[in-house]
Amino acid sequence: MIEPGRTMPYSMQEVKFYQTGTFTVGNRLLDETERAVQANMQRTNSLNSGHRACQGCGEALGARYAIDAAMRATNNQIIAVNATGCLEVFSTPYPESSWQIPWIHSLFGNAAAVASGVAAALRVTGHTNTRVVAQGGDGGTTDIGFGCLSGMFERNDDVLYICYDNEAYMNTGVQRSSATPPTARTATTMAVGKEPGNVFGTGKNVPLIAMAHFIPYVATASVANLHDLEFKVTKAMSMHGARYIHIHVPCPLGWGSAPADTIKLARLAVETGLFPLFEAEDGEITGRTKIRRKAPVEDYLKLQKRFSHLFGPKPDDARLARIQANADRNIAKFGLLD
Ligand SMILES: Cc1ncc(C[n+]2csc(CCOP(=O)(O)OP(=O)(O)O)c2C)c(N)n1
Ligand code: SF4
Repeated sequence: MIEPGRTMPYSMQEVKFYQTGTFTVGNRLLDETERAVQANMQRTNSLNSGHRACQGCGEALGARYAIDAAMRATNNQIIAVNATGCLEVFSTPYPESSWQIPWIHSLFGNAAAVASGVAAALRVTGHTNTRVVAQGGDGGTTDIGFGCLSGMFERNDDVLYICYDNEAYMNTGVQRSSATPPTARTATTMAVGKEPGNVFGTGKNVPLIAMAHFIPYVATASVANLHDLEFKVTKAMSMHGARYIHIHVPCPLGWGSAPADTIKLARLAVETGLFPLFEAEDGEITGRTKIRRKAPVEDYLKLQKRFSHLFGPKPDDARLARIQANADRNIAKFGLLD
């Protein structure tokens, strides 16, 4: 019997095609050869269930997709080195671990150096089919691990380094990093005063700095576009030498956002121009993902408590205009709109 207001009996479930028409994963409408790694039942589940990441954690999602793609690209021949940070802490409360791959916890600041050492050991012992991936948060990458990372780039060591950028030191309670955007409030930026939050004119763009080392491959990626993320990891693993992928991963706890908004926020970061998606080879930009529908930065900022001081009865129009100008500058610089 069909209940009033329903189109089907309870025993049947209405078919819902989530994300149809996009390039996101899970799209079973695509030809099998075009499907994402995660859409394949043979995926390795490299970062398995049971870990302790917060609900809606973009970093957990990004790592799972990235490492499964790297595994598939290398016939499951991967050793991963992980800097201290949320990804390491939530996945590996000793003696347990959610990782289903050979995985080493380095120090907070030396993941790139440890990965270089692992790659050298594999080379001298003749294990040339085993590949190395290093990974860390933006603090471990853009701040404390930056010297080791630059050395790895400069020597062109055979390592793919993945930075999961949640725009602060989340594991230790949301301290500012050099990837924290202007005006965002953290535990170590001004809490009160005329202009609370992070200041303008600081920070660094590590993908561009990586390009300045003329390494074989640099890319930015986002959990908003998981198929693109997998494509870039797969491409990186088809190359040798130093490679760098910088993945934007919303953090509900540190950003003060709803766990259900993680993908929406990641997409808005891309669609506003605040997080441009591009690829570069040997120091030259070779590809960019165009913005489909440009969104104003307010749409992105309003969903996050770390920016709430910009709104309210007296919006901070001057600083909002500066953030919009930053987004527009990215759009022009990377050619993100037709
Ligand atoms: C030398 C050193 N300093 C400080 C710490 C404490 N610490 C551990 S994780 C962490 C923050 C990690 O931040 P990030 O790299 O951005 O990764 P996230 O947790 O945000 O993913 C800090 C400060 C440490 N382990 N070692
Ligand atoms: S604090 Fe942020 S990065 Fe860390 S587990 Fe929670 S959501 Fe993920």
